[in-house]
Amino acid sequence: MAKIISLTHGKDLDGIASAAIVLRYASKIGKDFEVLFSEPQTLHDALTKLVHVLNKDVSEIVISDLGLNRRIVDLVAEILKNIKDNYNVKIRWFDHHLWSDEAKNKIGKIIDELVVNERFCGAELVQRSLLPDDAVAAKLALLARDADFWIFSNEISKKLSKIISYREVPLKNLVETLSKGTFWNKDLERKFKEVLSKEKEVVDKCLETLETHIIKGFKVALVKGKIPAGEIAELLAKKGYDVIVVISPEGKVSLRRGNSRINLVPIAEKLNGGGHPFAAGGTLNYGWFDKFLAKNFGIYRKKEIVLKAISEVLP
Ligand SMILES: [Mn+2]
Repeated sequence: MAKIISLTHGKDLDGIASAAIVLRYASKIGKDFEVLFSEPQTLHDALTKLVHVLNKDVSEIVISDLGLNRRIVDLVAEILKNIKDNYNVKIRWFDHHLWSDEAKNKIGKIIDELVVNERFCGAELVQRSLLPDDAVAAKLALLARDADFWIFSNEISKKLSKIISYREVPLKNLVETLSKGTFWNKDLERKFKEVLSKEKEVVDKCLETLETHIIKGFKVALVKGKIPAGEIAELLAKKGYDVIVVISPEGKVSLRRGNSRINLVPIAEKLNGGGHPFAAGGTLNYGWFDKFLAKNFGIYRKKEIVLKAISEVLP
């Protein structure tokens, strides 16, 4: 049976909901489905993995909620071109992050459909193209929007986001559950309760590492540890921090803001990353020894690179 592959962002509700909509679309037209997860920085690796599972049965690839990092534009273009040259497969890409015109042109020429629109979330773009008249898909897209734009007017989107950020359920199962129109159930509720108690522990531990820096009059929080940035950022934003930085033991930098006049994108770009004005991320390019020190001794090197990037960008 012909198959559709969904390659999506695996770290948040927008990416998961996008995949669920693609799965719903595949079922509707009687096709098999497979989902692969990626992050924007490692999209070239995910695409290389995808090439390995490609065969003549795959009729379509749908990429969703994944931006294109400047550093890998050429690499990604080359892999996609290779796929198009060697397989009879339709490739569509739906994203809402910031793309350069150059990247848009390059990729748009190679694949069948490229939709980049910052006014919507990824799942909304997928839904509008693939299942414009499907009520479940529309509801899923709304849930994703609620979470992705930090609106959180819906209890379910809040809870699903939390479960996803803590990797509490196998993501493939969640994609399946959501695609069937089940957005919440007893099992998810149980997982959610577990997450809440785990979260309190982790937040308390991370707060012990809190450093406060005043940069050009802005209050900057720097915390270190393995924690989804959203949770701790909400808390610190309420305490009056303008910028919240979370550094993971792998050297990943997550940026959130407590002040809506700040645009985090240029800061993230200085850290080889990107994102949205309100939520962005980058990397400190940790080597094995940096990671070793962070994991085992709580020593986070290179943190001054982040502080420098912030001071260069803030007005
Ligand atoms: Mn998104």
